[in-house]
Amino acid sequence: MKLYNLKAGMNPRRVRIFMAEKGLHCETVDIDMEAGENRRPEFLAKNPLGTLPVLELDDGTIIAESMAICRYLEELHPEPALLGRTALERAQVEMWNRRMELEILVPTTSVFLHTHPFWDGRITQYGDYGQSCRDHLLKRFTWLDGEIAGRDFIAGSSYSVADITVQCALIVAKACKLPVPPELGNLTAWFARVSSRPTARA
Ligand SMILES: N[C@@H](CCC(=O)N[C@@H](CS)C(=O)NCC(=O)O)C(=O)O
Repeated sequence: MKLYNLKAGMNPRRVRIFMAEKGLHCETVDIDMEAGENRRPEFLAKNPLGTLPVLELDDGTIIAESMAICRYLEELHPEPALLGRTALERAQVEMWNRRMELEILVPTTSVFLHTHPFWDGRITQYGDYGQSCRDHLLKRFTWLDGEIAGRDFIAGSSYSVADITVQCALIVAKACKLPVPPELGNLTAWFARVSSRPTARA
């Protein structure tokens, strides 16, 4: 098994943390996006979208979506459970992870693409759109701060992939000068809690 990785990428980090939580290791191939390696024919043959992470199995099978990779690994290595144990827990983790992707991770990606200097000259940046995504994301931070009041983790009392999704998004938001406002006490405390896990720097 081989993981094609982007060291600073939000989605590859989700998979790296997921694997670290399970104590899994595999060969990792770092792709240099700045050098355009993910747009070269060799990589596009694996994933024509040119995105990372990509997991390549020993028989050459490709899994090229973060959550699909996580689900595959959870099936093979159920402990510790990061996608829920019971039917209800699985539904709750699914609900929260989906919400965290749509409400936090996707707007964070838009803020990154349309406001961060890294993309200047690489893509057409729409500044007004980037600003509206920042405003939207701040509202979502406030919403999430209220939702997690009184609980330790995003989907309930156990750390799950929903936490991983948000912690990876917040690292990128911070790099875009959009940290969690300190007055959002629940989200600030949660971020400190998950960032102190030994796997947070995976
Ligand atoms: N839905 C995909 C998104 C993957 C994605 O957009 N990855 C980014 C890094 S975080 C990427 O590879 N960007 C390179 C590019 O778009 O050229 C997943 O989670 O696997």
